[in-house]
Amino acid sequence: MAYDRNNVFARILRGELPCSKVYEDEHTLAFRDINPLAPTHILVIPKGEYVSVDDFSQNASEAEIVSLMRAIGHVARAEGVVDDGYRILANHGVAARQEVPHFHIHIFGGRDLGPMLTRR
Ligand code: DGP
Repeated sequence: MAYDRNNVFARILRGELPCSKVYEDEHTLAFRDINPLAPTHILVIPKGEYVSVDDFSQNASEAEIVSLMRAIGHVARAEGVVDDGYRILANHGVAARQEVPHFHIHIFGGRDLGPMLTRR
C-alpha cells in the first residue's frame, strides 16, 4: 500500500493540523489521541512515511526503530502509568481496523484496562 501524504498524521507532522504534543525527538512524535479511550491515550508515531507496523518493521532505519521504542518508555514514565500498568497497541490493516494509514502505537493507561481482547 502506497503512503497517503494527506492522512491526518502526515498533516499533523507538517503542522497543518494541531495536536497536543507530549514528546518529540529527531525521528518520533507523541501526542494525545483526539478520542481518548482511557485517561492516558497517547499516539506515538515515526516522523517518516510508514503506512503501518509492517512497513515500519521492514523499511525503517535502526535509528528510527530505536527512537520509537525509547519514546514509548519515555512517554509512559512521564505520564506516571508505569507502576499501575499500561498497554501498547498497533493496528495493521483491515482485520485490525486500522483507521489512519500512518504507523502509530497507542499507549493506554490510567485505569484498569480489562482483558486484552473480548471473545466473540
Ligand atoms: P487506529 O484505529 O489504530 O488507526 O487509530 C487511529 C486513532 O487516531 C484513533 O484512536 C483516533 C486518532 N485520531 C484520528 N484523527 C486524529 C487527529 O486528527 N488528531 C488526533 N490527535 N488523533 C486522531
